[in-house]
Amino acid sequence: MPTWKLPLAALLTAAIALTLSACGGGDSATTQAANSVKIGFIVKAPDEPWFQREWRFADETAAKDGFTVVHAQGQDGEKVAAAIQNLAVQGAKGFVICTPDVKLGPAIVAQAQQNGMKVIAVDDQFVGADGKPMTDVPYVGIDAKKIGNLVGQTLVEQMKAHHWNVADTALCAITFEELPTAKDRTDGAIEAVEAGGLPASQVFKAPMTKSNLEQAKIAATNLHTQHPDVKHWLICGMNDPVVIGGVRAFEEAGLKPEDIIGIGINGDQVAIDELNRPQVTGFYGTVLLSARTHGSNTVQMMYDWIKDGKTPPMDTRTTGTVINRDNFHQVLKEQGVPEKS
Ligand code: FCA
Repeated sequence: MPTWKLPLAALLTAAIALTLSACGGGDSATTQAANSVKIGFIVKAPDEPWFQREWRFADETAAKDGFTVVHAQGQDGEKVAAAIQNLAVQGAKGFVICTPDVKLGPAIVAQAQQNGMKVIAVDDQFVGADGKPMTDVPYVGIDAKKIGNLVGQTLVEQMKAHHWNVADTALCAITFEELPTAKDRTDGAIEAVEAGGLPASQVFKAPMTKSNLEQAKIAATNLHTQHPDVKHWLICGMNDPVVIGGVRAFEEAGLKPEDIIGIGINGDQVAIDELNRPQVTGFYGTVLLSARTHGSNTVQMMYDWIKDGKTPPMDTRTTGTVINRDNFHQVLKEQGVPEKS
């Protein structure tokens, strides 16, 4: 786990970041609104399309309601500490955060309190020193087990639609069990796939040490090497980059797209690009989550909290819809999600 830096070092980093952003460079983009309430939005993976989409919806709400959202990068504990300090120096009264490590929760809350700032956790819920979710910090996240179940049910439906012989089929669950929302998602998918008729002995976990497309690809390649006789693979994982990494691994190992069914979670840009490819791939579809609720409602809650003292609900869970090549244009349109970010 990353070390938590001393406030002095954090202040120095914050001062540098502030100078950079004043020069128009650096890592913080700001929706401008003079003299308005300022709210930070710190994300663990700024390059992931999901977080860019959250930021965009946050900006839209800020522009509509006349407050300011400051984007900040928080890939590890040091960056998070620096980002919070930077926000405090800029006069932000609160921030929304998807933390890079849920165990940083107590330290993040302490630093926020020292600076008189409010905190809302998004996507990844803080975990306290006792190992339990910090239910006293407002949280907006997905109903991870249910979303995982939906992935599993859809995998089974597709396995049947492909008329695969169950005996020749296995599930590759690309796991990242350190993160509770990720574990709940893959547990949910496994539960539904087994309930749908795939024996537990044909369910294999491919653990990742870090969650991204490259790590997922490595994990799935290793798993394939251990089970060269399986003819058809179902793939699940915590999000779209992970499942696409898995699909690429099996394709590169020589399987044909019609012998792979991968179903992601998020409905983010990598998934949309995959569904837009002229050639069908092993990526069947994904569960489209509500980035609008995660990006827009969180900053709105924070704004109402700062401005009117309205405490946000402590636990908000969102659902998702399966999208695939047949329906994604339509569903994205209905939900007001642009096809290109
Ligand atoms: C986690 C994942 C993201 C997204 C979000 C809702 O933070 O890393 O990709 O699925 O939950």
